[in-house]
Amino acid sequence: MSRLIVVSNRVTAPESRTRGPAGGLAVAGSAALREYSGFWFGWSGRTTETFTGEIERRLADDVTVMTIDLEEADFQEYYNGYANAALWPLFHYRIDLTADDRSYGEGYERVNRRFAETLAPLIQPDDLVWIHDYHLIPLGRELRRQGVTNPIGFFLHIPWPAPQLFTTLPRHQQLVAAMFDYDLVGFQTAECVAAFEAYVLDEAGGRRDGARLSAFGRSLRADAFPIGLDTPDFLALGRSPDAERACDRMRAHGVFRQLIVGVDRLDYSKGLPERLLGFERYLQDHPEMVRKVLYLQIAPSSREGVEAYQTLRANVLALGGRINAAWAEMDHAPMLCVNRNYSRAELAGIYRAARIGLVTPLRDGMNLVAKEYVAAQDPADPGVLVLSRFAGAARQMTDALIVNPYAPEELADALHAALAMPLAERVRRWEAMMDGVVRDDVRTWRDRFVAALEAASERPVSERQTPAAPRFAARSPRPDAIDSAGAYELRSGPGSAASAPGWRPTALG
Ligand code: GDG
Repeated sequence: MSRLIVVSNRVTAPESRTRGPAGGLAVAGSAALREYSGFWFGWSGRTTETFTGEIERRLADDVTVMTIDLEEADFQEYYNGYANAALWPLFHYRIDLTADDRSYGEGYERVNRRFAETLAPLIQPDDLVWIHDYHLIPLGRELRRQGVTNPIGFFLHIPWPAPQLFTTLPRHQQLVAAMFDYDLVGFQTAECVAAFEAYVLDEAGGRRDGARLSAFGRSLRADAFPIGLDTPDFLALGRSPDAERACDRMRAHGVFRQLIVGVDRLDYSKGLPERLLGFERYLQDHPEMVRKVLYLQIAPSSREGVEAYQTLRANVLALGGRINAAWAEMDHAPMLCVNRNYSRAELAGIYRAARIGLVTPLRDGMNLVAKEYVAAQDPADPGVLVLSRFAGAARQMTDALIVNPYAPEELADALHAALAMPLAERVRRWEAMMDGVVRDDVRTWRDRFVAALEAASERPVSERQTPAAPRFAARSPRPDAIDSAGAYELRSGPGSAASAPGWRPTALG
């Protein structure tokens, strides 16, 4: 069996799964590698004054983890900059928050090159390479430049935006051109695949050949691979003493009250201010319920180095304060907003105690909290999931109460309907969703992706190594020449790619 090499920005070792930093990829990464030989490569989370390229290797819970440190400028330009101040907001439809700066793009290119230079010598001929998420989009191209001809797949955990938004990114075409060095590109939903395909066909002058998309003189396979939970692991966590204790504690605190819970990294994509406005609206519409509900919002801080996150934190805390100021009494507050991290076992217990799981992102690749909430429920008395239509999870979890998070009245009505829902209906909806959570778990996701990567790369090696002349539609703005290592070289002149609108022949940055 081939080794699997998983590459992501951050590597969270399995031993810290229970109380690790909050984040979906951290949860999925180690689950993807258990049962496979291979290793997980990425950033250690530490910075140094200058880049050393030294690899720290350790074995954690049978997963070999290899990490490198980044230099401080890399962290600012690549991580806080291009990845989290440009790509993250844009891919979550927040062009108003998208900040691009030449140094960010340069840092992004530099770190991807450094990852490739350090990783390439570790790759053996039979290995499959699986790269994760928006931090590392050009890594496949950089590995090809290092001479790596192995199958390389890429999975995007966040949404792929509609072309109308994506084209607002300076040098957007260069980013997509780099993706054509992958054999397989995976997205969370069919909607994201369609948005990517629309871009390739309409903006890059590419075409569909059966199951493959061709552009930039190359072809790849693009498909949807909805991520799931490590369901057995999460169910076991839910039976742990820590989970039991957290559940009892919540129930005791909410005695005679119905609990509503939200668990989200403090991120503007998660729709926290909009959710609080929905809860406020619910209290206004149903003042008789003020003493009968308790809304607990767990919101650990995230990416505090990025300004938009500091602003969001202040907004959320102010709104929470406003709601309690209006509705609390000396012995009662309708909501609690907790800006800290809990262990995953505690989260499982908290989910179980809650009658409603409130998951209302404005835009989300998948959203694992929705699945965790369902997995944690008591089958005899399950709670109700209220889920945003803009979470990838809404495509699968159609038995949730699906809402538009921008409409406070819809949130308020859904809360009302969920609290009034009879047991039989709660059980029916929960069973349907739980079937999906069990069936489409993280192993199904991993195995489907790996099988598709193996299949996608079953083509003549020559196609990867010495690309044929690009097969483009005439109006295609495209690179004029592609060198044998996969680097795009541009020649300007009338009618050439470099003179096409929207195409800037500069390095990313
Ligand atoms: C990205 C995509 C996609 C939250 N608070 C705590 C905590 N968490 C855990 C949750 C969950 C994870 O973090 C969050 O996962 P999500 O999927 O909800 O969101 P992102 O972090 O934005 O993840 C997303 C995901 O990648 C996977 O592909 O679904 O769309 O944006 O597991 O439980 N964990 C702990 N303490 C907390 O306080 N330990």
